[in-house]
Amino acid sequence: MIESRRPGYRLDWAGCITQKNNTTHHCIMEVPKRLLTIQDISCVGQCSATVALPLVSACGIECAVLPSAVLSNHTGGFSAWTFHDLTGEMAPIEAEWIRQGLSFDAFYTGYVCESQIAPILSIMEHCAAPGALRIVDPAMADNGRLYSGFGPDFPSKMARLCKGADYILPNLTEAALLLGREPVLEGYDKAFVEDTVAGLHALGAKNVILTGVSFDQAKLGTAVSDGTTVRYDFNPRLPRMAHGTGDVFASVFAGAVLRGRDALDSAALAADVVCASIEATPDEHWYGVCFERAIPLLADRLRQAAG
Ligand code: PXL
Repeated sequence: MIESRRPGYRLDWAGCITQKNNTTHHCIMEVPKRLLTIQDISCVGQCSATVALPLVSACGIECAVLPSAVLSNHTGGFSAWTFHDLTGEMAPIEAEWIRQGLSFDAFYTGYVCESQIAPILSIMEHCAAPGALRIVDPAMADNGRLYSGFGPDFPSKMARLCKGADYILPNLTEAALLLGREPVLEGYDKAFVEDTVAGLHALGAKNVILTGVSFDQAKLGTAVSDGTTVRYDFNPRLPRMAHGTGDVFASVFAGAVLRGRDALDSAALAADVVCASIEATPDEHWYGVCFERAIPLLADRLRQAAG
């Protein structure tokens, strides 16, 4: 069931609380939680906003979108792409939202560029509903390297978004770059991971969800820290890596957290959806994962949890 806006109450599938008195049932339908995702629209490529919209919606959470840029396709493996920067739209859109009194229960940021950090911080400050969550996926790097188009000083700018975030979701490469360190992708131990996590908290993030952690060739997982305790979730390592899995992970994580799930539980669900998406992707489909095929599994898992 989905956590209600009223502490201690839960919503049924239709967003209702049913209250009983002696003879009657009284049904109150609640306004759904509204999340704003801020990331690009890659027209083709199964990443960023085209992943967040369906997956956050599948979690029963309204997903509004502020596109940071429009690209013909993503930059991870295609030979070329068009890129239309939408930074200039951000301040006028923010002003209009403020004028209309529109606010959000959560913000989930992904692939954005340097000029957008300040406008995004302003939107998070001025368009937040009470208690709004900030979920930051510092989508900028993988496998030891920054994505094409980001300069070496971008990670220090991204660190500004991580400061004050309720949840950050870096992979091991992004975590190292945020801390100004060389990425280490293998041969590390728990002490290394927990030192990295501590460094990320020191940037000002409340909860750290570090992905791509592995202490054993056969398993790949996530370290989830609230600043006091580090907990781990592992799945069997699949024989292939795929583009867009970070976006699938972050979208399901955001949807699950907004439903009221605990961070480890949300990370475990997100990892299961990532694994199912990879398993459902034929080898010749090289540019993304077929996450669409895992949506029924996500829906089933959310329904099972409803009891
Ligand atoms: O999945 C991350 C991502 C998002 N958006 C764009 C990208 C990438 C990774 O390459 O290129 C445009």
